[in-house]
Amino acid sequence: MKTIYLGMRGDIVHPGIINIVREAAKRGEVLVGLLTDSAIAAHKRLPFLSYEQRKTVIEHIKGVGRVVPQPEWSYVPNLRKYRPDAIIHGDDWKSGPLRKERDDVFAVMKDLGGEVIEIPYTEGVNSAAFNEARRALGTTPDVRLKTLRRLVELKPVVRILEAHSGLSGLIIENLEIQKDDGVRSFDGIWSSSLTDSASKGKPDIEAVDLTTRLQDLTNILECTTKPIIFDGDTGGKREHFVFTVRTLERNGVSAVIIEDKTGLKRNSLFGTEAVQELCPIEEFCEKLAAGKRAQVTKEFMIIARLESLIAGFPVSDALSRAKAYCEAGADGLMIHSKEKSGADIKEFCDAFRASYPHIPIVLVPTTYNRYTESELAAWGARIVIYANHLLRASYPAMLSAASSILEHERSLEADSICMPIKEILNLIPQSNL
Ligand code: SPV
Ligand code: MG
Repeated sequence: MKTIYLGMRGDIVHPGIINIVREAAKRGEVLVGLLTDSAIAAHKRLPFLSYEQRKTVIEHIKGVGRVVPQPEWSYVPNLRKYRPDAIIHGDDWKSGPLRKERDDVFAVMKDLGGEVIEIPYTEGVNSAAFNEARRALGTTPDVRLKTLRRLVELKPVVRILEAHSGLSGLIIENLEIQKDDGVRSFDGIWSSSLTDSASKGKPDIEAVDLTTRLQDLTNILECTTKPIIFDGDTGGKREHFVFTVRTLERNGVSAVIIEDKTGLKRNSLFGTEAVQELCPIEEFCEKLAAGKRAQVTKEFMIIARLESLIAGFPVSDALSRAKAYCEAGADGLMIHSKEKSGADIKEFCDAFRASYPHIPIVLVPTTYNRYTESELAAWGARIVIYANHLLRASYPAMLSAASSILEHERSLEADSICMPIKEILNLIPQSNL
């Protein structure tokens, strides 16, 4: 009996899958290579179901012989490992992003003396169409909240970008670029105190109260499904922070980051005159621990933000604080610095990783922006936050349009730097109910 290899995600069982399994079963024993969660997460959105759940479903489809993990996005390593007589695939991969994958598969099957079977693609009922429908449906707070921990577990580094409005949230939700190794997109959203307050024309001094921050967050929640990390400033008083934690959880936020500063909060990247005092370690630990006791779900994350380097203290101060915060229950650590070289951050990461290999490190490379995500991941970062770029990009664009109108006393010239009205209308999801 011949072995026919069939690679799949298997998150949604639709008639297209049943059809290809049936076609494969006519030709031999069907060996399903089921993509693992991390193989999917590296290239696409997280699957709704876990690998084990998907395996249970797929191995019960009539005609499926065996299900084995496919740990790489590429079929090639599994084809070399299992040496099937043939691989079967929909003919959609003849064009578009899967073309290179197809070439590689033809090459390896030729090498192995096997066959590539291509069958007509089932239009309209595939995973891409389902994902589109899922996006239109949105998400629930519960599902969204849990996604960040899954991403941290599955991806080498989680990529987060700041949003300060529904519109900027939509960019993070929808933007995808095609790269040689697959589709690249953002994993989640940073709700920044700096960009939220700046977009309101207010200083970043914890002046925008939580209720107002949440009203703005609601706009983002309504038009996105990706996980959200909330900038909780100092977290306020311990007695207040416990309520903040519950409010954020109720809204489906995945994590809050609070910083160990005290007194009137100032933005960390402000001039040196703004250096603030650090919170006594004990007091900050108590706040973290109270937050952990208050949370209702086990997945919500409370991340402690170390301001030692910003306040002019050495890496050793950040390290001793980091250890205390972990003991107090922090689910992750964010370390911040204004240093352009990134040397202090790297030194911290090296030393911290040696004692705490599993606690996620969060980096915000605003000043040390020459490092790529994979370089930061090699230092030990598990989450990288681009904390303010959409707001900083939008202001100069608005300024140019306004200047052009002033200059020419009409808007004709400004139109070339503006999006057509039709496109902006199409950007906004319409109800299809
Ligand atoms: C924010 O985005 O509000 C932050 C990060 O807290 S930073 O501005 O770099 O301090
Ligand atoms: Mg902030």
